[in-house]
Amino acid sequence: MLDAFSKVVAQADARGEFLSSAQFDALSNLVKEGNKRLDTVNRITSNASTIVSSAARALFAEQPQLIQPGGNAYTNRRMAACLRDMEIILRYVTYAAIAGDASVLDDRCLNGLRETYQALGVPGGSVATGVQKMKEAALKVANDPAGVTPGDCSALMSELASYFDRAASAVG
Ligand code: PEB
Repeated sequence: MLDAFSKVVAQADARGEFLSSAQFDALSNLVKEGNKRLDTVNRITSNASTIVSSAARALFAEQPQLIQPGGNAYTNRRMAACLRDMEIILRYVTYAAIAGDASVLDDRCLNGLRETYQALGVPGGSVATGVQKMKEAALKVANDPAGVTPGDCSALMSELASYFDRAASAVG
C-alpha cells in the first residue's frame, strides 16, 4: 500500500536515484492543492450513506430484476450484502483519493473481487453499474460549489473519477 509520496520514493529507490525534478513538481503541486483533496474526501466520507443509497436506488431502477425473486439483491440478506459491498468499494475509493494513489484500492479491495463475484454468482457487470452510479453521486457531492472557496478542481475530479472507473472495470 503506497501513497503518492511513498510511490515516488519506491520508484526512485528502485533506480538508485535521487528524486527527479518532475517528481518534485508533482508532489509540490499535490501539497499546494492539498486542501481541495482533503475537502473532497471529507465531503464524500460525510455523505457516504447518501451516495450508496442513491446509487443503489438508481441501479435497482435500471435493473429491477436484481430485486425480484431469484435476483442477486432479493431477500434482505442479499440486499444488505449488496449495500455493504458498495459501501466497502466507496470506502476504498476515499482511501485512494486521500493517498493520491490507487494501490490501497487495488491491493485491499479489487484484487480477486471479480473471481469472488464469479464464485458467488453475483453479476459483476451490475456491480460495475452500481460503482458508476456511486461515481456520479460522489462527483455531484464533491463538485458542489456551495460553501467552499471557488477554484479549479477538474484535475482532482478526474483523478477521483479514475478510481471509480478502476473499481468498475475490475469487476465489470
Ligand atoms: C465482497 N461480497 C459478498 C461476499 C464477499 C463480497 C466476500 C461473500 C460473503 C458475504 O456474503 O458476506 N467483501 C466484499 C468486498 C470486499 C470484501 C467488496 C472487499 C474488501 O471483503 N448483489 C447485487 C448487486 C451487488 C450484489 C449487483 C452492488 O444484486 C452484491 C451489489 N455481494 C452481493 C451479494 C452478496 C455478496 C456477497 C448479493 C451475497 C451473495 C449470496 O450470498 O448469495
